Formats: sequence, structure tokens, C-alpha cells
Amino acid sequence: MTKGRVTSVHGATFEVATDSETLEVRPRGALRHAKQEILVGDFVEVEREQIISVTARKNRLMRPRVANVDLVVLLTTLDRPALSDLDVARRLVAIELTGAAPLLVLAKADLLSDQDRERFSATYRRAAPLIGLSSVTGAGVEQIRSALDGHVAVLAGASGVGKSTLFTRLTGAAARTGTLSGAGRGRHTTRRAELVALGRGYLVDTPGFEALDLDLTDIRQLSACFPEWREAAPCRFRDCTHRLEPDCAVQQAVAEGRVPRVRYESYLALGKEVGLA
Ligand SMILES: Nc1nc2c(ncn2[C@@H]2O[C@H](COP(=O)(O)OP(=O)(O)O)[C@@H](O)[C@H]2O)c(=O)[nH]1
Ligand SMILES: [Mg+2]
Ligand SMILES: [Zn+2]
Repeated sequence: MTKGRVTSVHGATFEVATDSETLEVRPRGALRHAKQEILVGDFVEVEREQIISVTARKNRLMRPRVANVDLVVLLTTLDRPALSDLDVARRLVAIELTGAAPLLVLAKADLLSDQDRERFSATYRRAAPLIGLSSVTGAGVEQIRSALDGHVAVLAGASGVGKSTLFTRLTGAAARTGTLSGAGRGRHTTRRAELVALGRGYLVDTPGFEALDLDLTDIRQLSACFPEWREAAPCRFRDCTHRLEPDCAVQQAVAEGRVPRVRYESYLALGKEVGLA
């Protein structure tokens, strides 16, 4: 019996990378009959060219459908396209909810002044680890490469921020552009994501979170997605929602400028957006 990781799926055939080789295998009949879903990223056990079991996942993304994602690299720009703090906050929350770690990348740094970069960093450096990137000059590319090493990572971010360009710089391969529609391939052709080997890890060839639904039922779930709040001293109430409660350390930190007001406003706006009271 060998263990490996599913890196791509073609029809009923799964490519599984083990420590020493890549296998082309099919699920054993019992797995097929149990309608056991096997995703790219899944760890599986293989015996006699058949997948005999799927290891429990630590997480899964819905878009693209990938299991066991360690890191989501969120690209954002200040300009072209213009920064939306609310969009960045929404995407950071979506990443947090998957259980993957976020890496925030300020892309197209070649278009920015030092002042621009410092302003962005002042707002976001406590939200997630932050790297500046220019795919034009190459600045930050190797730093991103080392941050990804050994992990399964997905690139995410709004259209036009430079995901495909970064993917190509990192892997040397052309990135996929998302879901195909029409144009010769038949309608509703959905590509399956694949894992592309990168150092000792993998980069998913399809960007993440094209559609964003925050699946939240409680304001405290949202609150837990803002690491900045954890850094502020404890509030008077343990279940403080950091809105109108007295002696709220978060509101106080915002008032004193220790926590960026922009991030607090994004928190309030997202709470309203998903209808959390
Ligand atoms: N100035 C500048 N332009 C970039 C950079 N990275 C990508 N672009 C350009 O931004 C546009 C969108 O890039 P693309 O990789 O397709 O973005 P995606 O939609 O996120 O995949 C293209 O015209 C790229 O040439 C960068 O670092 N600096
Ligand atoms: Mg693209
Ligand atoms: Zn509070």
C-alpha cells in the first residue's frame, strides 16, 4: 500500500503523486459505489493501482473544488483595479472560514509610491502576513515562492490584480482563466482544478473564490475572522461583539488609532451585509 496526493482528475482516472512517482489510478469499486467523492488535494491510499481509501480532509474549497488547502494568497492592488477595503475584508474573512492561512500580497507595486505602500501596510499588516509584489520588476516573487514552499496554495483576488501573471512567473506555466463557457467546448464546461508542482509544494492552477458567499450565522463568527481584534486587550464582556458594548477594547483601540478604522468599518459593513444582528 502506498500513500499519495491527488494532483489531477481526468474522467475516472486520478493522478496521484507519491514520494517517489506519479501514479494513474482509479477508485476501487467499493469507493465508487459508496459515491465517495475524491477531490484534487485529497490524500489517498493506493493498492494495486486502485485508490482504496481517502484520508479525512482538513478543509475544502468549493471554488475551485480542492481539498487540504494550506494557504490562500490574496492579491490586491491600490490602483488598476482600485482598492476596495470592503472587498479585501470580505475575501480575508472567506479565507479565514476555510481554515487555510492567508497571505496578503500588495500587487503591481511598480505602480506605487513608497507612501502608498506604507499606507497600505499600516492598514493591513496586522490582518495577515503581507508581501509587496511586482511581476514587472520581479520584486517579491522569490519571497512569495518561499512562503509557498511545502504548501498547497491557491491564488485569489479580484479580476485584473495579476493572479495569472504571478502564476506564470512562479510556475513557468500558463494559468487557467477560470470556468469555460460556450466557445467550442460545449456549454457549462467546468474545468477541474489541478495541482501544479512548485518547490516542495503545489500551486492550484485555478484562482480561488470567484464567487463569494460568506457563510456566517453569528456576528461572533465574523468577529473571530479579524485577527486585529484578538490583539486588542480583552473587552469587559467575553462575548463582546465590539459594537455598542461598554468597555470594549476594540472600539477603544479604534478610537486611539491602534487598530485601523478602515478595518473596523469593514467589519461593521460585512456584519450588515450578511444580516447579522
Ligand atoms: N504594472 C503591472 N502590471 C501588472 C502586474 N502584474 C500583472 N499586470 C498586468 O495586469 C493585467 C491583469 O493581469 P492578470 O495576471 O491577467 O490578472 P488576473 O485577472 O488577476 O489573472 C495584465 O495586463 C497584466 O499585464 C504588475 O506587477 N505590474
Ligand atoms: Mg487571470
Ligand atoms: Zn469588544
